[in-house]
Amino acid sequence: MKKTEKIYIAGHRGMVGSAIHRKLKQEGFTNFITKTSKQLDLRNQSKVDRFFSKEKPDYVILAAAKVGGIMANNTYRAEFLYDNLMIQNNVINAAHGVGVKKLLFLGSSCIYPKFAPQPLQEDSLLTGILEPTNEPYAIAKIAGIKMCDAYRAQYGSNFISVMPTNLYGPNDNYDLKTSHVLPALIRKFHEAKVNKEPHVMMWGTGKPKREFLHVDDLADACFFLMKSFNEAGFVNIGCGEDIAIGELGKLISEIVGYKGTIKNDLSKPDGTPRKLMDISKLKKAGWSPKIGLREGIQKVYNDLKSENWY
Ligand code: GFB
Repeated sequence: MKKTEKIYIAGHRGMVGSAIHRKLKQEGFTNFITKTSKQLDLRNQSKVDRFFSKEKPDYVILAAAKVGGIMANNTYRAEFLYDNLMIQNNVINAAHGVGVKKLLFLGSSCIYPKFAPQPLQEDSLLTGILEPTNEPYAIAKIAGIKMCDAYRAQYGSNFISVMPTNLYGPNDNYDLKTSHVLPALIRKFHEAKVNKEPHVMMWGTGKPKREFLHVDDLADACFFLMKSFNEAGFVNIGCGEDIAIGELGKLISEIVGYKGTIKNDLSKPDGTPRKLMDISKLKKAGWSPKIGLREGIQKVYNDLKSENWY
């Protein structure tokens, strides 16, 4: 990738897109195209086609998606399927139409079967039933991988896919109804501390295990793969360690300095019991994560306190 070549980052204001944008700027890239969803509705095929014909980007980072935590996925099932399919179909097909040199598609660890062997290896894809709470999102993301592979097989397009684990970092969503667990807990414990509340309510049993990666590590891995990975299939991106949600609650409570207790809201779903990524493919290629969980959460919390909060 030459520093002056044109890069379109779809979803540049989201947590993932903004992290990749920061990373590429740090690396000296200067020629970006970005559009907010108001300026360009990626679900609209003719608008996307017109945009690509006009701009003709050299590279595309496809980080635009409808995303959210377990309740958002489970509630807005139609939009999670429709919006994500439309966005990725339009962008991938238009990228092919104008001969984009390389496209990176971002998926999610929820593409794996609910009871796939842990840690999750890339070849477990499509070997069993999906977790019901995020099946629509997972189906869309699986279709995205297959779109990239189909365009590669038929037209030789260099479209690659990466599957990140659960992410956190700057520009996360702190809305308690739609967010993922980590930002939700930072907010809940912080507010409980400030308001001197006796307990914090966490969803589910606290038993499921999740793996968390700082989005700056993800951006670093994506840049690494943009330079070095040119194959069908996809690459897992994670940190290789997971933690029970109950333990995550204790860790965040400690970082925030909350002194009360934790209660469990058992009316909320647990979701998949575990989704730890096997990152040996990525490690073998030469990339490893750098930001530890405690350090990463501490950094996010410090930044939130010194900025505009959520
Ligand atoms: O992060 P999360 O919303 O999504 O929830 P998933 C992870 C676990 O944390 C679940 C529990 O067991 C939740 O019940 N949890 C505890 C909480 N307290 C809270 C809370 O206050 N808020 C939230 N949100 N959870 C999503 C998928 O699954 O992960 C997506 O739905 C995507 O498709 C994404 O793959 C990365 O990890 O269960």
